[in-house]
Amino acid sequence: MLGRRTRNHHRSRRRHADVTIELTRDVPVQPTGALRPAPIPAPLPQQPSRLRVQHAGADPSVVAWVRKVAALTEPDAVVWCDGSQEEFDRLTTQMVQAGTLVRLDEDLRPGSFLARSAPTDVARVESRTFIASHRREDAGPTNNWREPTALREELAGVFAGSMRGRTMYVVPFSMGPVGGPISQLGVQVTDSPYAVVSMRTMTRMGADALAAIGPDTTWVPAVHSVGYPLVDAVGRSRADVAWPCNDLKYIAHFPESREIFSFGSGYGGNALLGKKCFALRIASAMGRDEGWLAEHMLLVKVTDPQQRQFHLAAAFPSACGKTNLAMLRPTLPGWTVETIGDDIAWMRPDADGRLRAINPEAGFFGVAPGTGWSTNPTAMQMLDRDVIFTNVALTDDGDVWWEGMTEEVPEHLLDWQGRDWTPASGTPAAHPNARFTVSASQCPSIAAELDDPQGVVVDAVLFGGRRRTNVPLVSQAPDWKAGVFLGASVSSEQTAAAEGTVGQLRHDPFAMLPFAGYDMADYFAHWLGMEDRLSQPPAVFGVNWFRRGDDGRFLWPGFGENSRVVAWICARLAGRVGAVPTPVGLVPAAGDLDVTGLDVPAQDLTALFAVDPAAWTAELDELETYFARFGDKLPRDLTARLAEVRDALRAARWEQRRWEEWTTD
Ligand code: OXD
Ligand code: MN
Repeated sequence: MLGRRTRNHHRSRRRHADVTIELTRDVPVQPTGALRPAPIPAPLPQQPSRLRVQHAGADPSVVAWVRKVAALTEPDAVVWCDGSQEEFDRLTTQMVQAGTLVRLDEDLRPGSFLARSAPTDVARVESRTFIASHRREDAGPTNNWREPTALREELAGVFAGSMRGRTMYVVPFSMGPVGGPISQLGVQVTDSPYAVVSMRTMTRMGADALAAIGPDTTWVPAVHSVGYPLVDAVGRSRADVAWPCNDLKYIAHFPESREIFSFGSGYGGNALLGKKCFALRIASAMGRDEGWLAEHMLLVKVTDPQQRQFHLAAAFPSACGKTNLAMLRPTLPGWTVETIGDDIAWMRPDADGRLRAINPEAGFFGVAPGTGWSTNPTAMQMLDRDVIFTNVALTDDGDVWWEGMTEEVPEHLLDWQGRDWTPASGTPAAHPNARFTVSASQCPSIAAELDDPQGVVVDAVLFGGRRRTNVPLVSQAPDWKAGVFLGASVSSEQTAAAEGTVGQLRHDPFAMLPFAGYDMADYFAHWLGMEDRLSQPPAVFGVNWFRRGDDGRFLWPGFGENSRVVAWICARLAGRVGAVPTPVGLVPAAGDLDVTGLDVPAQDLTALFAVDPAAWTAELDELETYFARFGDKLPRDLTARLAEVRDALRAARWEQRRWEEWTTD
């Protein structure tokens, strides 16, 4: 084995001698952690690799690109993935042998596996996520901008030889049903078999997607390496580790040329490049150029007791309950909610001037902690087989557990790092960002529309976040512009889905802060401009399940009871109820929010809708400071709506003062 790798190395060195890349000769061999080729400015090599990269069914453009990436990264072998069960079984068996996956008990959790990532590779890394556009202002103040030529050179340096000693997998995939009018194609190359099997679950991956790429087809190339070569530049080998990764990470996007490069991480959105990188960052830029929207939104079909159907899209920041709402089990009799998507929606105006949406994904990469029989029984049923769990705890009988899964806490577990754990350990058994990867087809509430390439007509768009104060349980924007303002003003308490301080309030406009592939102010303008493309635009609502009382208690029970809010939204859409104006939007009139059988005290219900003029004025002051970051590019419509809300609050404040004076006289 060593001999073969050494021979490969000599061959690749000669190959590199032909081009301008010069690799550092004395890269130290490390038992674990980073192996960092020095970043050396160099263009991608142009000459063909000597590896067998040909694939009979592949378009020459794909083969040429694969050859180019192989020449740079120097894998031992190139494997074209077909998405078959046989391929999945082969790769998972291989990963069990390598210690990357633990096979779970076949009776308790059939067909399922546990992966434990490196403790340094547990979430999206926003600080290392880059948008490379020729002009800095096209990335905008909320993105990490990089100059494209310089970034390409850096990337050529880190990717050079990064797959030595490994297999490079070619993963063709479609976001959305293959060939659909809203769907898009991509090809990811990766040296991570974990990424391959996850992409098989999360996208329409394999032979059909590859066959759909012809000479005139647009497809997005995505290069991924965990950045842990097994052979260094002078031919010395090292053993693999269970979760290879690199301390140096790049999640790099070139929205102008629609390319993705991800280096150093094997985790989630950093590695499954169809998801955040393509379906949000690159696709949002495509949407801007082509007149559509790529959004961080769940998508559901709601049926009321009269069998009328509504489709709702809802944007919440990461780990704020999109999966729970997508799989809602209504407590209100006669209502059903079916799941179309839990994370991403692509929405296009149709010929009738309505917004049509698909979920471009084929699976769910959901947050495990907090998902339990009492909070999301549908998800729990979905997870009973054929799941890849990452960073949850392992029970003594070979099953999984995480905080919030059951009320009863097991007496002994192996925690997410494989260490003995008991309830007295004082640390979480599962990582707070532990995940499940599962096919959408396993979801008991999945809607047939998931596979409809035409998508569904969106009747309403919801925006929300985790807000202890101020934001009402539900409110409706009086018009489209106010709706865009509502989306632009979303802020939320930070969760474990990305690095950062959990609980800290941060602005997350449209829940797209980490995902907009271009300037956020242009993104606001694009949303405002959609009004002209839509003769029947969706209604826009704000929701907040997380408001608390002065004593810190949640005021609203959430979960299945959120169906009461959904029912009010649908009643508004159907024109069945009126609403009461407040400075921040329209709220339910007394009696219109169905609280029958709900044990929420009347004062809590009042508090859920309270609009305190002083607190809101302070919120607007802060929002205005945030908006100032966008300078002249901030659309006037947003400034105008802010002024309108401010005026309404001033009037309300004046009314309140008069009332206080009157009652204290
Ligand atoms: C996700 C996220 O994984 O938003 O969906 O972080
Ligand atoms: Mn998400």
